[in-house]
Amino acid sequence: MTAAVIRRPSGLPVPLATLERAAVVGVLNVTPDSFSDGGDFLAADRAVEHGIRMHADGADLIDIGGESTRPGAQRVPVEEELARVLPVVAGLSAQGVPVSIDTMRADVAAAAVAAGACVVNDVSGGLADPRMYETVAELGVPFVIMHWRGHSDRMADLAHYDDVVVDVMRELSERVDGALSAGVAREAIVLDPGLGFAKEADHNWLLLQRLPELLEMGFPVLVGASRKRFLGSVLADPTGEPRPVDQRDAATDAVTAVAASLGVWAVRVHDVQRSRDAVRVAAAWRRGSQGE
Ligand code: PMM
Repeated sequence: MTAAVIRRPSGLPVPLATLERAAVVGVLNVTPDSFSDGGDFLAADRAVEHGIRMHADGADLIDIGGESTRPGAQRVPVEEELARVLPVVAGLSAQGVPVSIDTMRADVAAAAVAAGACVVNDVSGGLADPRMYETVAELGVPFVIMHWRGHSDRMADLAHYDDVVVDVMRELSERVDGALSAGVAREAIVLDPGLGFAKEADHNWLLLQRLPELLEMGFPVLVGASRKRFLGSVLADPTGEPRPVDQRDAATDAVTAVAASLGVWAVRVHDVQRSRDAVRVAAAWRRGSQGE
């Protein structure tokens, strides 16, 4: 049996448009409070430097976010979000580094695309801003629709499902319908199960176990598991203490390898080099041969 083809969205720049393996998306949070890299890259020049380094290390796309989505996080004003992300989007784009904008706001998405971003990644899947779908339709760029149920200050209360996989797929389909009715091209859409967003640990594991069902929806899929809490808890020590955030990269690599071998379009990760190795191994495994 040969593995199914890797679906990717239309409208990607070269070389992303022709990759024969899963894309590696490097996380770049220009925030004081993201759970893993919060506060590290708040200054635009440091953020641009880090983005260039991740690109050199093998990131195919750099995902820039200016608003933390860690559980419990409060929203930031739109002016603040714009001030954080735009210099970094522009700085990296000017260096020829492909960039996606991680935002729930249509105005930020539009400004970031004007500054050079080539993908819009909306963790709310269009729910947080009623103008997101029409904006993305006009921008004509690939659009990541992540499964989401509510803002971070209340998402822990929303982690109730009958069958998490069925429920997530149904809610993603509703988002897709909304996007299509607003004029977003079907080929531009990427789906993301939203690991850790209104999900208990076992919800995440079920979504990963049944990733093939999500892939069968017929859209490219992006998986963002990097260093998340459920990886810390699966690797808890004998006293039940979760593995700290900075020691979850091997677990992230394992998710990358399995997801890439199943045929996802992209993995969104903090440690680019390790995941790049993992996707190369997965690609050789899928091909049954060495050459890229
Ligand atoms: N996770 C985070 C932020 N943005 N975007 C997508 N598409 N999928 C994710 O899983 C996702 C995301 C939260 O993690 P971070 O603090 O490492 O950015």
